[in-house]
Amino acid sequence: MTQRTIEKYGMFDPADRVLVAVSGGKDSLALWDVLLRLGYQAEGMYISLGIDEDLGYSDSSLQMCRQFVSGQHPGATLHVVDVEGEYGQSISTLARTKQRGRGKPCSVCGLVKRHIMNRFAREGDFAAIATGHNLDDEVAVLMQNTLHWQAGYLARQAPVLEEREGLARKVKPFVRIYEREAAAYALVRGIEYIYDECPYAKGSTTNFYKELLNQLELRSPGAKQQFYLHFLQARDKGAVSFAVEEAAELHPCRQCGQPTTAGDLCAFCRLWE
Ligand code: Q46
Ligand code: ZN
Repeated sequence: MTQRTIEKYGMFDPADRVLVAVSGGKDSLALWDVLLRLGYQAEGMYISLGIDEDLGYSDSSLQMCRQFVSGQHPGATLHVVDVEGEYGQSISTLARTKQRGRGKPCSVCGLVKRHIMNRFAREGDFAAIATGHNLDDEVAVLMQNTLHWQAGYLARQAPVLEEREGLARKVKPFVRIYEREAAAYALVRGIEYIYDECPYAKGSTTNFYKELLNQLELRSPGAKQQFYLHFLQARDKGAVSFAVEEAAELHPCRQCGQPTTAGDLCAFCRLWE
């Protein structure tokens, strides 16, 4: 199924180098495993965020990635970027400072992850960044975007996001794989992964939609696949279209050179300033 998805959406070829974003969870490690077994040049990239240092969440997820390499694919390359080591503060500390101790660190975390992944993929000349988003993830996001009629997000939600002006290509080879299938695959392959989600994912809106969709799937098996695939087909055929504002122009950030739509400094550099 993964091979078919890669071919159907023209994600990458065996000659391409692909950077797999790994978190130590089942989806990303299963994806990395599948890509390596299919013969793709897939290198892993782990970003050590420093989340909940006291509980050691980030440390244990890195350990899972290292264990995966030594146990399953000793020749595979795992790149590790330590946010605190590289920039001086962990995500938890940075978010606490920026948000004065209020709210979850997710927006800061997302921004930092996107920036680091993109820079690493561009500088390393990777053909694409592959993420372990599965069908359940995609359907939950689709439902959320549909309920709020987020035209911009609906227009862009796709298995492949093409490269543009300094932004690396992004692909999701697991979009047809159910979450439980990824978990079953990891189990069968003896891949150890971190069971707990990031402590900040608990109670998230996405998880709420996932629960709703699980109930729907119980009553109507196949409903998730249909919702997602029919949406992609309808949009590709032009049966539904979304009036989207022209994408804002990108220009290089004065400090880091990464593309930004903001002023002369990108959001990442402003965050650290
Ligand atoms: S954004 Fe938020 Fe995730 Fe970062 S802080 Fe955790 S839940 S890891 S996908
Ligand atoms: Zn910048």
